[in-house]
Amino acid sequence: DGAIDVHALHAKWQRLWEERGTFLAGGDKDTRPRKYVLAMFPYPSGDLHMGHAENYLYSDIVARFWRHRGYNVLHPIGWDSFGLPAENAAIQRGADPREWTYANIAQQRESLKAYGVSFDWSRVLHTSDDDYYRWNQWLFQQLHERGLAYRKESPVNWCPNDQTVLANEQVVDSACERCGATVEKKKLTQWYFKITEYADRLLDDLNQLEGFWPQKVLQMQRNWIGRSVGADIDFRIEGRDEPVTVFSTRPDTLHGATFMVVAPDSDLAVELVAGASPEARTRFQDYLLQTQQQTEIERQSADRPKTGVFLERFAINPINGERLPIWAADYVLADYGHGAVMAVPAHDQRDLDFARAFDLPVRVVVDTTAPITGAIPVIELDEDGVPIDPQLSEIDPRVTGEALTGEGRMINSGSLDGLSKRNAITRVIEQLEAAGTGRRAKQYRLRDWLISRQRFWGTPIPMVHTQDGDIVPVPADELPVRLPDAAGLDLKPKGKSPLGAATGWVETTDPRTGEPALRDPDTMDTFVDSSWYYLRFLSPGNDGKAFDPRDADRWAPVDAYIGGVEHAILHLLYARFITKVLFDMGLVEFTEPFSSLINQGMVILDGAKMSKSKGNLVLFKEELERHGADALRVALAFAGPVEDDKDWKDVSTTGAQKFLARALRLAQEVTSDKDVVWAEGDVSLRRVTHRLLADAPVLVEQTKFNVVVARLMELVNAIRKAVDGAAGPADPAVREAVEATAMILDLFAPHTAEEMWEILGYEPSIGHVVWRNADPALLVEESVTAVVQIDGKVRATLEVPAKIDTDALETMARGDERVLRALGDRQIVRAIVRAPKVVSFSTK
Ligand code: ANZ
Repeated sequence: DGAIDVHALHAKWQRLWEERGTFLAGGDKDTRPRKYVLAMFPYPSGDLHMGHAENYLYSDIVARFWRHRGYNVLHPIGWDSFGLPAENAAIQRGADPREWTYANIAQQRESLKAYGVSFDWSRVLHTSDDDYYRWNQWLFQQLHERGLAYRKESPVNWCPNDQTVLANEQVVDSACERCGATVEKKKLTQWYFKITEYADRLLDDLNQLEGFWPQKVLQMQRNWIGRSVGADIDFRIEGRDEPVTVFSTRPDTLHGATFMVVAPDSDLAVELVAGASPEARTRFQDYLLQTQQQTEIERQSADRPKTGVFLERFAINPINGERLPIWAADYVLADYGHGAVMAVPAHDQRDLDFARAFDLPVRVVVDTTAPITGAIPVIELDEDGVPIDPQLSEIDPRVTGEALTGEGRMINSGSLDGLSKRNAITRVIEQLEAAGTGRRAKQYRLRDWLISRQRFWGTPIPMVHTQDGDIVPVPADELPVRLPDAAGLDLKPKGKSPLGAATGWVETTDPRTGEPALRDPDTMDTFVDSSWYYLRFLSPGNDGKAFDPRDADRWAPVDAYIGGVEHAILHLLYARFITKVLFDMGLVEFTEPFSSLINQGMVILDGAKMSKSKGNLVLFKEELERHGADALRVALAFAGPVEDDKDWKDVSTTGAQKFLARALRLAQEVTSDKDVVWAEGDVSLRRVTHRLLADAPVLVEQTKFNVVVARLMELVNAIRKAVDGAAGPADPAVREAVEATAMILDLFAPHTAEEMWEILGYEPSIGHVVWRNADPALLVEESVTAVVQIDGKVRATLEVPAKIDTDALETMARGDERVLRALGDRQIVRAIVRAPKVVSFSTK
């Protein structure tokens, strides 16, 4: 009849879960093993969207699954409620950021409840609550005490539109991640967290996550940290006391250095050119201005013509005493390595392009045509030192314009001649070390984490600037430093924190002397908030500690972390870093916060990303109201593999609705009692049930949720056939199959599953019912007898698996001894195969 009141059904079970606290994590006395399942918490910027629907569906499937496996599961939720969206909305609409934020939270919370997610609602946290952010302030002071939070003046990424500093990670293709404005450079004194001190550990520990995190994310993290191994080499500079150090990944090519290049926007370039002629100084000034207008990406782009100016200064190659002209060129970056390079044009493409543009010498020092093992070839050289070897002249970089970057044998390199790259690197470093002019070195692309923001809606930095210029922590017993009321403050971005203008707030006293002093007016990057929130869920409401180490011991690290791949770098890297700091402080006993990571794909529409601006949004709230949570959840789970993007036009909520109605109707049709003897049930239906009981746990652990739904649909079809066929509704196998359906369906459609469970005569909740194990006897494949005919006569019978396919059956028949004997020397000209029962050969 299909007349199910879907909304009443959902409301009924949600009320019961709420009243009974069905999904609260078990306390300390709960003896079940524990699992911590966490979905990335939402920003409260407006309504939830389909991406959230997917995210919280997947975490719920995992959480429910582990409960059905007998675990005590923690599945908490909270809100990442500080940050720019609230502040911008406040500026645009004149609303109070606090009111705006908490109104959105209330709305999102309602949607998540209506979605039937099995969250532990007793642990909700909002990062903008002062009992949360006081622990950000505590964390900041802990890092400060350990020298891991410090201030420095540096060129920062500046968004002219948002009027705020951005972390490197928030600059995408030279544009502000949020608003798309072109990012500029500006000098400011800012707070940093010293994440670079953890670079090696952050890189090396990724190996532990191999196989548990998506490969793509591991690679993105590795690239972001970007470790290069090589040497620092000191070059004496004529007319300067201090040498200039360069970082090189190819110290083996030191004999091939023919000039030096420094970044135009480095202090070094400015200093060196000060000793040059007035013309050179003018040329340099113009070039510097031009450089400052380029983005980092433009500067590094390979196909741009090389530009630069000669600084009229010379460096001395420490290995051979050669005099190298020093140039300034924008392809060298001021904030990588030492902002200066030894240029080896024969073996580095950028250096070669530059040498060809300015007619500088090119000297080959690696013979890339020579075999890497075996005898050392003897090669004649021309006056530039380029081998006259006919083969090598064909690949002469001066002619081809292609740098020789491959492996080979050292030439032109004094005592290094004949060595391989690896041996030459080792040898040259030994030589430099002996002479005190070089050493082994590593460089990282990773930069320290800039955490100051000149914005209102964030955690105030808990430091005081005293009259004598010191910066001291706010005493621990005065935390939290609460945000003042936004009323009366101008929140429009101006490059200075609006908090600086909150007179009554910013004015304070020096905690040491009681003299007047000023609070630090900046707030923290919201990535600080999300770097440790997973720990706060373990000790909610603890007002003496950020978290209790005993709770961390019990629950953490997170067993399954679920969220979008857009957080592959920043959030995950920061959370990993803070976890390692907490480990070093002795507060946690693990070094990685998230033992496994699941990234979901996006929900798109007609192949395009959904967005408000494109007007192609499918609204979560509306879909939820239209179809009910269960149909939406089943449709999304069925739409495709977790990590794939799903096109909304392929998501069939009506199909899902029909499937759920069929499942529910079957529960109503079961006429047997709970105490039936299953073994007496219909064997073929039992086989289907037990196959799924065996496969479902494996499939869920492999996150193949869509396959589980497909298999459930098959089971429901099989039950329907059994009920309408010979078995009938009273057959014990029917009850067994419907019960199994309800248990597994609970991952996807928990309201329907609860209803089925009740109809079947059980007490709620199905949510904690441990899944039955499959009976191995029922997993053995069924076999049938196939007959083989030759020209119409039965010649053999074969015992074959019931599910054998046509090809396999034909192959078996052709190879059977009785068939071969009966064939004699006759040839098979035609085979008709009807798996699994008949094979019929015709001969000539
Ligand atoms: C000499 C050389 C010879 C180099 C050769 C490469 C090949 P990664 O792998 O990215 O770490 N370099 C060093 N500092 C730089 C800077 N601030 N801006 C631009 N380039 C810089 O690259 C390290 C290599 O990039 C270094 O090794 C240096 O060039 C250059 F056949 O030194 B090499």
